[in-house]
Amino acid sequence: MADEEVYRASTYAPVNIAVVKYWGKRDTTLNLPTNSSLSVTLSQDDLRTHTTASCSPTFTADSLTLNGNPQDITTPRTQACLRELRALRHALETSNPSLPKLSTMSLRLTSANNFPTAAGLASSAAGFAALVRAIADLYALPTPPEDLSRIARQGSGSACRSLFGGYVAWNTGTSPDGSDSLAHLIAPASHWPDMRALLLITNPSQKAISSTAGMQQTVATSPLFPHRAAEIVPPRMRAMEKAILSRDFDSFATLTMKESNNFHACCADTHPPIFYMNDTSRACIRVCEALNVAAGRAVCAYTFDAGPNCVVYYLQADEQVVAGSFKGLVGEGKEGWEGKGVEARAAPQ
Ligand code: 2P0
Repeated sequence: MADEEVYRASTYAPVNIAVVKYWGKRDTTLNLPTNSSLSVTLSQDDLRTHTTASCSPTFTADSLTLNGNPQDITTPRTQACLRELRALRHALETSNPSLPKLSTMSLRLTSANNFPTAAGLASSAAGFAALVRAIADLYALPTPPEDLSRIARQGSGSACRSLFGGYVAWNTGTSPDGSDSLAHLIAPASHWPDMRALLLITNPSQKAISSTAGMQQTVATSPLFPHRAAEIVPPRMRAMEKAILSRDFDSFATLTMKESNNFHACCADTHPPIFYMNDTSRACIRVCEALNVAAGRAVCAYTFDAGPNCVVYYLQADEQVVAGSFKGLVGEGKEGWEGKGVEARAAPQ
C-alpha cells in the first residue's frame, strides 16, 4: 500500500433526548454519573452529526473541525476517546501484523451538525458518538456498541446513549473505573413505531451555562439534589422502562413531565440558581397541560434539557391535536432554526 494512502470512514450519529435526566457526576474525569438515565433517540434525518475520520502516514498532527471551524482536539475528554480507540486498534494490529498500522497515524476528523450547537439539543451527545463510531469504523474495530458507549461516555456523558437507536438506558454503574457505566438498548424504535417528537425551538443560541459546569454546581450546592439521585430517579428508571416496554403512553408522558420538572427544580435549587427555561418554554408547558386536560388523558409530554428548547413527545394518532398547537409560540414549518418549530420523528437509525 502506498505511503500516501488515506484511510477514511464516515458515519452519522443521532441526537438523543432524555426522559430520565443525567445531571451530576460522581467522577468528573471519567464522566461517571450520580444517577442512571434513559433517552429516546431522534431520527437522523432530522438531527444528527456527520463525521468523517481519516488517517494517513502523511498527516502530521491530529485535527478536528466542526462545521468547518477548527476545534481544540487536546482536551482531556477527546484525548481519552482517541487513546482508547487507538489502543483497541493497536491490539488488532498486534494480533494481525498484516494490517496497516493506522494506530500510529495522525487522525483528521471532520464533523458537521445539521442543528444548532450547544443550544440544549444534545449536540455533544451526537458529536462524541459520531466521533467514536467514525474512528471505530476507520479502525475496523469489532467492538460492540455497549463497549463503544464506555468510550463515548468519556467524551460527553450523554454521548453513550447516542450509539443506539430507539430507547436507551445508561446505568450509573458502581465500579470506580467506570467499566460498568454503560448504555444499553431498552427497545428499538420499531417497538413503538407511532411515537413522535416535536422540537420547539424557543431560542437557537448557545446556552449561558454549560451542562458540565451547571451539573457540578448543582451537586455542590443543591440540598434537593441528593434526594433526587437517591430517592426519585431509581424508581423512575424502573417505571419508565416498564412504560416503554408496555407502550403505556399515559405513564410515559406523566413520568417524562415530572422528570423534567424535577430536574429544573434542582437547577433552580442550585446556588446561585440556574434557569434554562424562558417565558416561551413555560408557555409550551401550559399548552401541553391544557391539551392533556382538554383530552382527559395524556396526549403529549414536554421535556427540557439544559436549554430553553422544548421537546414534546406524542403519538401519531394525536398528531392533529398536538402538532398544530404551538404555532403561535414558535412559528411553524421546518424552515431553519430561527425561532421555528421543527418536527423530528423519534425513530431508529
Ligand atoms: C441528559 N443533559 O440526560 C441531560 C439532561 C442535560 C440535561 O446529558 O459534562 O453534555 O459532557 O458529560 O452529556 C447534558 O450533559 O455533559 C445532559 P458532560 P452532557 O441528556
